Amino acid sequence: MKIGIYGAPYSGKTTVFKLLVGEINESVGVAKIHDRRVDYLSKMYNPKKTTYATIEFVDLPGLSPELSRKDKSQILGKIQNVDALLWVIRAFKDESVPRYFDDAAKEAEYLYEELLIRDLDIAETNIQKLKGAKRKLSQFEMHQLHALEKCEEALNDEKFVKLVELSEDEKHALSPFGFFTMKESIIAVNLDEESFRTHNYDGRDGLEKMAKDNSLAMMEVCGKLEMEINELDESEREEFLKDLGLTESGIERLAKVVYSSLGLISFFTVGEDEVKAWTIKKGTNFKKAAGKIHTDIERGFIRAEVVKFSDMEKIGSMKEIKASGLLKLEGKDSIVEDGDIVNIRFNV
Ligand SMILES: Nc1nc2c(ncn2[C@@H]2O[C@H](COP(=O)(O)OP(=O)(O)OP(=O)(O)O)[C@@H](O)[C@H]2O)c(=O)[nH]1
Ligand SMILES: [Mg+2]
Repeated sequence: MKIGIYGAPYSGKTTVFKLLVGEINESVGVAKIHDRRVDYLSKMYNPKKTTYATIEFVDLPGLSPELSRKDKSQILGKIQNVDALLWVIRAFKDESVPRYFDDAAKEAEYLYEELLIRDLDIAETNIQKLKGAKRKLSQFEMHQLHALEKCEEALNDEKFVKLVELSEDEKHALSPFGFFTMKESIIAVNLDEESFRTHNYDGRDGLEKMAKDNSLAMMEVCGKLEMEINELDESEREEFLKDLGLTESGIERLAKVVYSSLGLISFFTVGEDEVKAWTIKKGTNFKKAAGKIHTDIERGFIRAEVVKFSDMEKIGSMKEIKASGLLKLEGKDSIVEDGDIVNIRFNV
């Protein structure tokens, strides 16, 4: 999974990026998604290797009105293939850091417009291309054209493509165009310590309305301070986070928002070699999930042995789980649930 960090200049994008992926000097980085369930299982199995889920982040330069269209599309081109956008919105007060927009709502409105303009451009260009083709369009292309026209209409109404009702076929037909407004967007409001505590900042009402109208997820971060806290020893970290009213680090909070807005869940595989968290879409069946582990396992799928993490935590050993009848057998079409500990029986 890959997420692009999007925003105006000096909004704190790089600060948030560092908070999420740790201190590095690259614009692409991988964040480990801390999960206490993995910790628990790892303690239980004492494996050679423990593997957490990860999210890759891409940090971008800021987008601003004075940039040329070409510069803007070059910046946005760097995140063409991301699964979601994380908008970092400036809401911290600091005279020493220049500010591009009057308040958080105006800044978000600008970022919103830029995505609309870019997607509208793509829709129009491709509609013209298809309409101008000097040959008969294939069925798929006809499908594309129809879906593109739906998107064009929505974008002209200043509506994100993700709000357009599309069939699975239409979504598939649109996927080559990589519309940004079809991806999930998560708004991270970057606050200073005081406003983080009070949840009050200029433009809040407008920003919340925009998020609601477009069903965008929202979270608050205290970028600079959280980053500083991150650099402390583990023992001190918890205390400082608690003082800010937090029980989880930035990446843990973000991971929750990302998983819920992208409809993702985790399942686990356990053993002496490795305890591992896997990320899948909600609604995935066991056979498909097995394919995440290995295509051979999907092909030779026989059944899945499944234990709920909550049961494992209550009971504490696989032996007792089996004795209590809490290990369930699931067929290929059953749906994996969040927190399932899964062992796939297969033959190759
Ligand atoms: N006071 C305060 N300053 C912050 C906060 N977050 C970032 N800054 C400061 O704002 C300046 C810009 O932060 P960056 O994280 O580099 O911002 P950016 O969005 O990556 O900026 P560009 O890449 O230039 O668009 C730096 O001096 C940061 O230290 C914050 O939460 N509070
Ligand atoms: Mg930056």
